[in-house]
Parts: sequence; C-alpha cells; structure tokens
Amino acid sequence: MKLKNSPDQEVRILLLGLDNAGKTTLLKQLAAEDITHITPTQGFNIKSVQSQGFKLNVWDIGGQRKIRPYWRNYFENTDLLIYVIDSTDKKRFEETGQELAELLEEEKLSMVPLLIFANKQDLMTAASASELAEGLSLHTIRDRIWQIQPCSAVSTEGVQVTADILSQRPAIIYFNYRLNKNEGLNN
Ligand SMILES: Nc1nc2c(ncn2[C@@H]2O[C@H](COP(=O)(O)OP(=O)(O)OP(=O)(O)O)[C@@H](O)[C@H]2O)c(=O)[nH]1
Ligand SMILES: [Mg+2]
Repeated sequence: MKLKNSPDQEVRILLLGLDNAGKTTLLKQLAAEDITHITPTQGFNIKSVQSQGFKLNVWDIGGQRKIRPYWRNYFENTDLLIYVIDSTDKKRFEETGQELAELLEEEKLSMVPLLIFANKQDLMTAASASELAEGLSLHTIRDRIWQIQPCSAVSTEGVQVTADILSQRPAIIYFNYRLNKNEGLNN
C-alpha cells in the first residue's frame, strides 16, 4: 500500500497532432472540464491529472502549421507521446502521417511509447482505427511500444478507455520504458 506521504510518480505526457485534431478537447475531458468554449491553441495548455498513484502532467501544444516548429521545445523527458488524429480529415492524412514520421525520428523522443488517438469516431465519415493504422503504416514502428485507440473527445466514447490507459497503462508503459533504457525501477 502507498504510504500517505510518499510522492506520486510523475509522468510527462505530450499531446501532439495537427490543428483541429481534438487535443485540447481531449485534455479538458481528461481533467473533467467544460469543453464548450475551446478555441485553437496558440501556445500550449498543461494540466495535471492525479491517477492511481501517478501524477500525469499532460502538455497540449497547438498544432497549427506555424506553431509546429515549437513542438520540439517540449520533447525533453517525455514519458508518453499521444498523437491525436482527426479521423474525418482525409485530405490531411498524408500531412498528419508526415508529421508523425518526423516525430518518430526525433532523438529526444526515441523509444518514447506512442499512443495514437483516432479521434472523432462519433462522426459518420471517420476512418476506422485499423484503416488509419494501415494508412500510416504503423506496423513498421519497431523501436517503441505503440497503440492506436479509437475515440471521440466530444461524446467521450473511448475516453473512458483513454482514462483507463492513462491511469493503468503508464505504469506498464513507463516501467517497460525504464527497463528498456536499463535504468531499473528504483530511480
Ligand atoms: N465531432 C467531434 N468533434 C470534435 C472531437 N474532438 C474535437 N472536436 C472538435 O474539433 C474542433 C477542434 O478541437 P480542438 O480540441 O480545439 O483541437 P486541437 O487539436 O486542440 O487544435 P489546435 O489547438 O489548433 O492544435 C472543435 O470544434 C472540437 O469541438 C470529436 O471527437 N468529435
Ligand atoms: Mg488546442
């Protein structure tokens, strides 16, 4: 059992993806906040969510093209990368795939576990998670743990699973990640 005063393990989570993907909506849902007045993010938002002995520090960075060069300022010490995709935005699947591929090449994000949210599944025109996985050639990712998750940040469908992943999986993901880096579990 957790000692009363033992500090929570902090997990740094980075939310990235193109503008309009639904990152901020997702962040607000995770923090159980109102989602009715969300505007495009010009800089970043950060929220800390307490979960299962973990303190999840979730960084949501604006995805507009002119802001993307600043993503790299947030890479350091990331424990989990969440990449959000608007599953209805077929015209930009190639663009989002390119941005993701570039992220996976980043030294500072090497081996960082990847969770992809196939968001906006509440809309009729949404591509399925498996279609996206195929389109983005996710099976070629071999240098990290990855998972694709269908969800709707608006209806919250899949967000329960999201909350579940964020509360249960980081323990596993995080420890695997540390083990892979040969850092052991005690530091
Ligand atoms: N139907 C539907 N709309 C969504 C969903 N998630 C987000 N949206 C809408 O998509 C729009 C963009 O959402 P944001 O959360 O602002 O997107 P973002 O990724 O933070 O965008 P930037 O801050 O520009 O990078 C808003 O109008 C949201 O209401 C979803 O799951 N389903
Ligand atoms: Mg935003």
